[in-house]
Amino acid sequence: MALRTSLLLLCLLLGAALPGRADDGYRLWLKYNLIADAAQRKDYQKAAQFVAVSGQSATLKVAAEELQTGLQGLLGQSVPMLSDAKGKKGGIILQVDAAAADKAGLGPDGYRIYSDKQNLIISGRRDVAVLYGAFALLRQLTTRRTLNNLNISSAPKIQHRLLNHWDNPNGTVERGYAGSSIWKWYELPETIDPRYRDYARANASIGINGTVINNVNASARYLTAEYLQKVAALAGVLRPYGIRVYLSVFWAAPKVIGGLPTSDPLDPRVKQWWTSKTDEVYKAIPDFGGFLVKANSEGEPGPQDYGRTHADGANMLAAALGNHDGLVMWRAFVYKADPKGDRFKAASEEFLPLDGKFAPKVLVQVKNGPIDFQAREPFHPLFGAMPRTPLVLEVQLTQEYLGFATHAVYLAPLIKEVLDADTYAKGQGSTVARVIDGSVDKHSVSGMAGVANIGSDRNWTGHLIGQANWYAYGRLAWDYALTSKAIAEEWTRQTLTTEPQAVQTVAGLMQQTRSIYVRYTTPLGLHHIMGESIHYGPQPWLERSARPDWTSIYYHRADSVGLGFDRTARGSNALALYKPEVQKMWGNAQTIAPDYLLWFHHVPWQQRLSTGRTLWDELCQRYYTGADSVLWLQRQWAAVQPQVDPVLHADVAARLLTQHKEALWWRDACVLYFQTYSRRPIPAPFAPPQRTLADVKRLVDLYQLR
Ligand code: BDP
Repeated sequence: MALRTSLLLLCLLLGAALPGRADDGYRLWLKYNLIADAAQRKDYQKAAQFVAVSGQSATLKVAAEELQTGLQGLLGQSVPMLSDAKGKKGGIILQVDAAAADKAGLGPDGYRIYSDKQNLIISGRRDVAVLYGAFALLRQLTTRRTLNNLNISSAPKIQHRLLNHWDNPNGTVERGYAGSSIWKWYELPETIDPRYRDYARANASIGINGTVINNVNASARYLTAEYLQKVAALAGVLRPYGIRVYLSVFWAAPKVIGGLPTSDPLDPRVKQWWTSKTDEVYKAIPDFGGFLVKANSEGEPGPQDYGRTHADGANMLAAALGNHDGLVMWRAFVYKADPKGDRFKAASEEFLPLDGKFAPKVLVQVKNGPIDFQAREPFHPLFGAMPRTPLVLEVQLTQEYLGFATHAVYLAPLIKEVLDADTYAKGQGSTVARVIDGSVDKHSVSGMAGVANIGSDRNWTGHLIGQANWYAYGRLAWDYALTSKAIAEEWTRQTLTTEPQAVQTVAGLMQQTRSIYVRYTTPLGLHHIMGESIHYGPQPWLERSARPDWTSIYYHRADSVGLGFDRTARGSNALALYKPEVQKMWGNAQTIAPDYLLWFHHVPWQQRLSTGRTLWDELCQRYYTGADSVLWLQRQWAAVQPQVDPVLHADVAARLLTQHKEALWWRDACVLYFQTYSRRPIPAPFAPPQRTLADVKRLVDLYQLR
């Protein structure tokens, strides 16, 4: 018996050490499993016989260690670490070389990887750039690209590549679907969860260099001396990986923790409080990144409580930063409860008059679209409309409106669609990407923010494809010219399989997921018709809420005539916020791309669209084919089963089953509900839903029960 037990144990231990073991997803895209192809391994081995690093910095140390661990895992051989490569050949040398980097125009973060005929050199202006280069070299191996005659130079297009965590001090995550927060506030600063370091590695591997660790609906707690010690401990773990910590601030902090009677930004006591608080923060965290602020939005306090503007508030914080090397990211996500207004215009109404009024350290952070992270939105009209203010693009990686961690939605196509959108601010080619990188309006500071989808789930993101969204976000913030497909392939190779056909299949299905999701939830430019508050499942019938712009009918405007929100001059005229070229593109219901139609037009049910079908028929067509396409996703995923780790494969397969079930909810709920207005039959070849509207309502309303 005892022998059997120990044999079993031995098997288990051996099993855990073998490359083919069950994968729990924890290692993300940094797997470093032994390369199975011996010839390929041999080829790589010739170029990776040692890692040499001169210099002492903590960042160079982690760069060299990552390379050593990665290479040993991939190549199955020991890779010694040397402090000097003199006279040696066939290794990898890490070196900081400011002069060369400057000559090559690499900037502070760009790296170069090249062969000097003896060795592979990874160099950059500073140690962090070398770290990025080390990860890039590992990526060559994990994606099975050659190491011969390498000459790669790469520098980020965006300077501040941030994650925004919506994590609360009690460990919950607002709109988080992958467990609870990874930050263990009650255990910090004494206990450092090893996960913090793995989080830092993952981020550094894709170039993310800053993290706002707490929710924009902020607690004042983080600014207390006690919590700053905890934040400082975390910053200490992230620092070697080039990641700076930022905090979301609660506007009323001077009152709540400072004992002041006011938080008026123009009150000298308030200014003084923020100045000394900021000094205290920098004393604890010398490389602190700065503040993110959600003010006078969704009930949060702000400068308007005192008759001041967003600029007054932001500039006061910028002044408090003084000479510290930090920024203020002031969010433009604001909308007043105005039943007659159009929420689409709200941020523009408040922020356009402030262009040119912000202090140099202030950036205004703008969501990708004017409403709220819907599955497809037109680009936010503030992009290209505030030439005197650097704008940060905020995208949401956590799938608040995109089926949580249950539905597979690869977000690179969504993010790219926004980045590539042309604002025409300074003529053709003034894309959102070029607005935010500063090139359109000659700003010297630039940023991008991704609302994190990371939680305590063993695999970090709940859905495996969520990992790809984290990955793609970092890659695009570094280089928005990368294609979604290339990123999907790169991620798949590192995460799932390097078998070429399987890579094509996985990347191919990933590429379709977002447009499939749009089709079965909000086709043709429908938006904001999801379940109230929870934002899950369909609820197009929602007529009453605490605010009119939290209902669904506010957005879809279905009536006996037709469907859609008229935002032309006959309607809210939100379209006028865009440049004439954009107005021309979207202003005509006959010529607008169908994907955006109902964002801007109220279209008669029987109107024929450019697709050749009437609005009603096209709507049904999209709901039905969208839901059916989830079966296609299932088949594609099933096809790669032999190449993918069984545990990971089964997990995604199960989620795809739920996704199909819920795609049918969406389809049935929406076609049956809109049919009460269109009064048209479901067009052939589609069969009418077998359940009634009341049936689906009951199902979906379950999610609203407390
Ligand atoms: C909305 C979320 C809410 C956030 C808000 C924001 O529902 O939880 O606090 O955005 O971005 O999408 O501030």
